[in-house]
Formats: sequence, structure tokens, C-alpha cells
Amino acid sequence: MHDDIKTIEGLFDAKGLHFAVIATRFNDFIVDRLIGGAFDYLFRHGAEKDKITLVRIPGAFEMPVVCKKLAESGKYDGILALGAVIRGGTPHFDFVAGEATKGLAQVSLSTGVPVGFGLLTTDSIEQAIERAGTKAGNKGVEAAAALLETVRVLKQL
Ligand code: INI
Repeated sequence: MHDDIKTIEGLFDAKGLHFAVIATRFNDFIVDRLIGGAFDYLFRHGAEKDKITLVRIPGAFEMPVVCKKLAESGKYDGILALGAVIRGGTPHFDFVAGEATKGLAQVSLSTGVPVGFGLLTTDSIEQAIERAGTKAGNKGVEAAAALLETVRVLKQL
């Protein structure tokens, strides 16, 4: 299909790439599964241990400022943000999830460094568990795959 159209697409080859992984301590029961899934994915696609840096941070609200510093360092081809914001009984959820999401998008656009968005935003702990390596897959794996593809696309543009 579309054989006659010039097409740019990313191969899932992580060899030689430098990644920073930002992961929250908040909800670490869930987030540790996202990290495990993401690392497993990256290593099975050729990533090298000495080219990956894991940065642990308090919560999702802190993601944008840490992501900004990492992106501006020029050391990373891509940044993966992993966390979980789980709704409680107050509007706190909306502020934390909203600011983290908006901030990460701003950092990515303003620096040109792709950010893999592996931040779960769920109504319940059960929904979070489902997306952290059980019946709805693993959002850490999905975000790592999307990041790798985007890094490889950007390198060709
Ligand atoms: N941080 C999270 O990563 N997930 C949450 O579910 C969460 N909730 O629900 O409060 C959360 N709050 C902490 C926040 O991200 C900051 O770390 C904190 O407010 C200190 O700045």
C-alpha cells in the first residue's frame, strides 16, 4: 500500500540511543511495573544499559520541571515519563494530572526532545493495576514503544 509515496517511518531500533526515564515514587507499587515493562521493551529492542538513566521523583506534579532540565541538557534522544495519578475524593487529581500532562507537552514542544507519555490517569487503583502489566497491558511498554518510534522518525526529518 502507498508504495509510490515517499514515506518516513521509524524502525524500533534502540541501539546507540540515550534515554532518560523519569519515574514517580508516588504510587510506586504501580509505577515500578511501568518501569519494568519499559526497560524490558527497550532492552529487547537493542538499548544499552549504560545509555539509560533512571530519575526517581516525588510525584507527577514534579515531572515537567525535571523533564525540562533533562531535555535542555542535550544528553538524551528521548525522555520517558512514567507515573500514575489515581482519582481520590477531591479535585486534587485534576490539578496534578492536568499540570503534569500540559507541562510534559510544553517541554517536548519547546525543546524538540520527544517525551514518551507513560502517565496513567485512572479513576481507581484497579484501573491502574489493569494498565500496569495485567489485563489492559502495560502503559510503560506502550509509552516506550511510542517514544522509540518518535525518536527514529525525528532523526529522519
Ligand atoms: N502524585 C502522583 O504522582 N500521583 C497521584 O495520584 C497524586 N495524588 O493523587 O495526589 C500525586 N500527588 C503528589 C504530587 O504529584 C506532588 O508530588 C505533591 O503535590 C508535591 O508537590
